[in-house]
Amino acid sequence: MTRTLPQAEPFRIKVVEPVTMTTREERARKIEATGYNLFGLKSTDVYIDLLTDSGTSAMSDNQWAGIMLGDEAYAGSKNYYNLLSSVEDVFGFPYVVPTHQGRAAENLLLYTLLRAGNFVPNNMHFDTTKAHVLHKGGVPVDLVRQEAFDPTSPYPFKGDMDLDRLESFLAEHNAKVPLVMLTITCNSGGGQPVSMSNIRGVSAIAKKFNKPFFIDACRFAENAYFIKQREAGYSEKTVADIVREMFSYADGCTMSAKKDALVNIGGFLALNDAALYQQTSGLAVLFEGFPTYGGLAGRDMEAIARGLREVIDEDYLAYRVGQVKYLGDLLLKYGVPIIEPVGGHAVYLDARRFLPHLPQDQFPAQALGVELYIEGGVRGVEIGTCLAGRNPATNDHDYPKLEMLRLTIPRRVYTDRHMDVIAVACANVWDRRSGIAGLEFTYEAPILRHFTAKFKRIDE
Ligand code: P70
Repeated sequence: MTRTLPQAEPFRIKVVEPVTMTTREERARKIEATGYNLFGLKSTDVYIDLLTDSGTSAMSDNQWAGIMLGDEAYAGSKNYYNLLSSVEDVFGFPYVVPTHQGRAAENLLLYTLLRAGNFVPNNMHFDTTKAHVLHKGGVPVDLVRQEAFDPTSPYPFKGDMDLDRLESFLAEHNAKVPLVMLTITCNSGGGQPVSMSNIRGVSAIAKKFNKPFFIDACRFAENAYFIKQREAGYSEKTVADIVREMFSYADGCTMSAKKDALVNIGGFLALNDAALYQQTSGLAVLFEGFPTYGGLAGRDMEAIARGLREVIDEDYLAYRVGQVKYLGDLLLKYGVPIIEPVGGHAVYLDARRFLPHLPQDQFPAQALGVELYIEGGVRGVEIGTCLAGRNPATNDHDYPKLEMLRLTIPRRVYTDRHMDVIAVACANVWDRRSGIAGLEFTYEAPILRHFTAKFKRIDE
């Protein structure tokens, strides 16, 4: 009998960063001292840090070698031209404005196109895009398919835009819509992918109403890999070809290179249109820096240029998406409720089903995050009521339909043994779930309250 070999990491490790082990008592004390806010912890007090996949990737030897080739010229650095050719090869866009990170690209685009009172349709806005739309007096409109809100629906592309709703929204508000956006994968909905047919459909509707169509491309490679795995007609195509097709339907993209460009800082706006490039690169001088560096050092642009080519490697993507699924499958085995199917960059615990005795105004996902930290030194992030903030009209919490604790897996950083630890820690919390108390605010900032909020336990 010939056994099938298991698939291991497609890399070996040549630099390591020691992590700190703490005791349960120490962790209970430390989290209490932050006011039960995971953002208040020092990273050295965390054993496995799943706060974000943004800026937390391990770079390759090839990227580190590129760092040494950084040409720190103020204007026209060679690394800018390398970035330009990577973006053109990978995405197909000829114009690139580098920015210090993703939200800066959103700022340049929305500052240029959006006027007060305008609407921006998107499948689901993530918090920075939503904040930039609101900041410019616009209204973010989420038009994702309904399946996105059903945690156990097995629909394979829960990030898809509801095309009927998009079409009727544009018909009704045509004059007030300056662009259409699509976030791939859909972070607020569980890291769920968008299908190629949906990208094509959104593009066709945007064209019909003569609107530019922009993709928030942070996790484009993970999205392309899901298309290859799940969408009819794509299993034989290369991820590189799938990516080119995805972006051929768009007028440009905003990119946080801190995710699928496998770097620790950086972003860009990529475009087809020369006039829009002139406007946005002109603004970049004000907000970011000269348009051939945009707030980045030459070495940062070089690492992005190399990361974009690396991330579409299919052995890497099989490992990456496979590791997240490995954790999801372990959690399902322990009976822990999660958003299914598992997304590309994170496993999202479903706090409503985990802690059904806690009403949403007692921040169940936040309470769960606190317990998981105490249990195993694992730091997740609340994607729930605290993050959602208040509704300006009612001043009540803007209750989200999904109440989640996101366990975000950094790229190429943790091993499957770390996934085992995370799963056992979650299972232990699951076993003692009925004894977990809710939280209430002792301090709440007026904007972006999740970063600085302080809580106390309701039983205290
Ligand atoms: C995350 C981070 C950033 C992001 C994104 C999408 C779909 C744009 C951006 C902005 C943010 C975060 C959240 C909680 C804790 C820490 C960090 N997402 N579009 O982890 O990009 O950060 O480069 O300005 O997901 O999901 P940038």
